Amino acid sequence: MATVRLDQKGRALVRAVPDSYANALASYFGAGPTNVALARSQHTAYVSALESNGVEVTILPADNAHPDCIFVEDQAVVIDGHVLLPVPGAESRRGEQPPIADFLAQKLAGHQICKMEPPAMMDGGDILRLGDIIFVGRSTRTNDAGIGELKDLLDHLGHELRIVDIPPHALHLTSIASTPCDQIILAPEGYLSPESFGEMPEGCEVVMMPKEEVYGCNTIGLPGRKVLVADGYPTVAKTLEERGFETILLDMSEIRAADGSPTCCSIFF
Ligand code: CIR
Repeated sequence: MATVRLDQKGRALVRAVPDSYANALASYFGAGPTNVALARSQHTAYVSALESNGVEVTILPADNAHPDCIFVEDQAVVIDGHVLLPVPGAESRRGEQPPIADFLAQKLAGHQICKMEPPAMMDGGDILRLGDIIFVGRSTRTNDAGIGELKDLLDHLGHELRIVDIPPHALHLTSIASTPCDQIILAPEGYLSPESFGEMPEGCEVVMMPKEEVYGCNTIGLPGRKVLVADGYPTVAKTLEERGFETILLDMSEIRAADGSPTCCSIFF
């Protein structure tokens, strides 16, 4: 979701679940995956939900040397004719990037590739787009040097960048917020406030959810007012349905166990 508008969401890159998935990093939502077979079936259902709602999905093979490799969102940011390849904030995850970069370079020939260099670091999971405003989370994975490189790119593209400070009890911006459509940001009490995002453009709003439903705040909005939502977050689902969205519920328990959310498993391009 993070960096393309709704109308640009025709294709997604995902990556299969590796045998090593039980060793994925987990410090926030989860205590670590315990059932790789279940993770695979949930991931397959996730891909099917995208496909049956009109998204063309490419599945890259799993990389057993990188237990977190399914969380492709962190590895590349596709934005208006550019592919930003960040330096992922977790050192153990930096080797996941080359096949993703190769795939995007091939599929998006003509896009400009911008490669970040250390000490700058950033996870794609810290980027959220609402229309032409880009929000970046300042987090344990995304530092000021990384934000500075993103700002240089966005200045060039004429997009506004707003920084959102991520509280210590959250991993990323997209772990706790999403844009189910180009006018709404969903965010949880106890983590963020409407003010975290600055003044909203006309017609846009920050919709706050109870803090117990923080995980449910990560949704994938698709054309036709359809939204993929993790199962088990009734206020999130009801709020979206009351606003005229059709919610498609996904069992994400083994993805959540490794701190991953729906958007984390895709790069839309
Ligand atoms: C990690 O800690 O990096 C993974 N276990 C979870 C990454 C989730 N990605 C995301 O929020 N974009």
